[in-house]
Amino acid sequence: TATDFAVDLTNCDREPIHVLGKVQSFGFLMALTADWLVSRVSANSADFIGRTPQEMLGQPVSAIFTADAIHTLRNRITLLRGPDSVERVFSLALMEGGPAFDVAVHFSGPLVVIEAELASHDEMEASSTVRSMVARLAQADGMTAFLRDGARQVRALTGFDRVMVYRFADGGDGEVVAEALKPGVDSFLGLHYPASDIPAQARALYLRNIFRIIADIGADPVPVVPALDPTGAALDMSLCLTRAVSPIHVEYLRNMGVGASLSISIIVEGKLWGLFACHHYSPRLPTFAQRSAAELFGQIFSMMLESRERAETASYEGKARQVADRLLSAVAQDHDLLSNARWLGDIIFDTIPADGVGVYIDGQMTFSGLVPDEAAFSAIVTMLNRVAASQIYTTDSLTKVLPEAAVYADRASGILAIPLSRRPRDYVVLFRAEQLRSVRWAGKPEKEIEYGPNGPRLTPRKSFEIWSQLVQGVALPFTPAELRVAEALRTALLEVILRLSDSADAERQ
Ligand code: BLA
Repeated sequence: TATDFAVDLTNCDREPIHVLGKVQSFGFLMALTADWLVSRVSANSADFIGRTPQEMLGQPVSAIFTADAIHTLRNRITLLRGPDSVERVFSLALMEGGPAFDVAVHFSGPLVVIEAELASHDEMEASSTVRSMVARLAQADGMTAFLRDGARQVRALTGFDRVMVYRFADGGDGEVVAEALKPGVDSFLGLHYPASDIPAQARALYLRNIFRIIADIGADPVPVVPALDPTGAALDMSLCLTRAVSPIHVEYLRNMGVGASLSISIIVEGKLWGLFACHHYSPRLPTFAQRSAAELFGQIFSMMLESRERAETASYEGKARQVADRLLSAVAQDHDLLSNARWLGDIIFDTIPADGVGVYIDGQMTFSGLVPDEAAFSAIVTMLNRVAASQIYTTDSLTKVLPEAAVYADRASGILAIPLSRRPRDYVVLFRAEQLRSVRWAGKPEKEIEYGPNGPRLTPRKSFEIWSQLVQGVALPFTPAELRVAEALRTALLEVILRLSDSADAERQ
């Protein structure tokens, strides 16, 4: 069960973070049965409403909250749409003569979950705040500026010391691609981390619940009682706003000297594209209204990013068609250009970035940029000859198919081979160097502090080292879009080559 799972560095991806059974102390939680009897309460309820869980468990909620409050909550519940929705009420008095609360309600299975914290009476208009944030963002020129402005806006809204845009690669590892910092905080920009730092179950949860905060790294989490219901089930807290997070992640943050953490999912095309990941160097809890605005901003940011990415893809594909046309007409005029690696590289690298290019025609080799030597290139061509003819071939880790390639991984870890003909097999081959070569090592991302039980492993610096080991001999993969462009180039080149051999035949006759 959830309660006896001992988490360590080897099993993080199996830690059931949605049923850890604890809330953070800034709020309290109550779960009600379908007929509104109290089924679970967090142990800190007396701090908020003056009643302990023991006084309330099994009681009808009408014996605790006012009729008005219950009416409001019931109305909100009827507004819940879909399995993952949460409704909010600001400044609601729950008890006769008691203080006002900011409240969230949602369903967890058959249970109604109510979470409440003392109302901040924040008069902020979430919609107009977000509207002006979005208006600024719309003006950003180019993707880099867009991401950076997004980080700046989140920092302005939440007041966190460090706001990063963290982007996931296909395998779940990630990179800090934009950042907004309080002056004096060191930069993590360009740093990479292994997938295990945000394990798979966390990434899956963050698709469903797009906002989370850890308001005070040092605060003790508060148990929800009872941990298990009479059937032995734990409360699924996936959608809770007050959910206490994984202790191993808390250790990570503590090792980094962080006092509070906040993150907002960035979802593009239904996938977790990345996160706004925010740190504060002391405890920090933005108001409920600010957190709601940040969440809404995250959703709009995601949609804007999605449409920017679509536009980028469209303009990329247009550019790629132009390159294929240019190649075709230039080679048709001057056949020798085909074996001019430098000329080919100049044309191709714009649309398919690579570190070097080699051309193999009739046993003749030419090179440009960062490339392996002739003997190595011959071995690559021999390997390519075993692959089906007239197909693009790519790998992001040549050593996996050609062990001796480890020697020149710093020049050619990834290849994209475009076959030019059937027999003899000629090729244009693009090379990408080991990814690490192109990564910048920024700053010193941990403070001089005492580490938790799992030691320095749970720090960005160690994570970066682990990521570095994982990507040894691995290049940035060629993307599906780049492969499509390569296919267009292959067709264009094939056309010229066929024409060439036709005219050679004609001359011979
Ligand atoms: C969660 N890990 C997270 C989150 C981030 C990171 C942003 C989201 C939760 C939050 O908002 O704080 C990772 N944070 C980073 C990284 C940087 C950063 C990479 O600032 C870089 C600058 N974490 C580990 C290891 C394990 C692990 C080794 O580093 C497991 C062995 C687990 N991380 C882990 C878990 C969660 C998590 C379980 C989910 C926390 C939760 O939501 O309960």
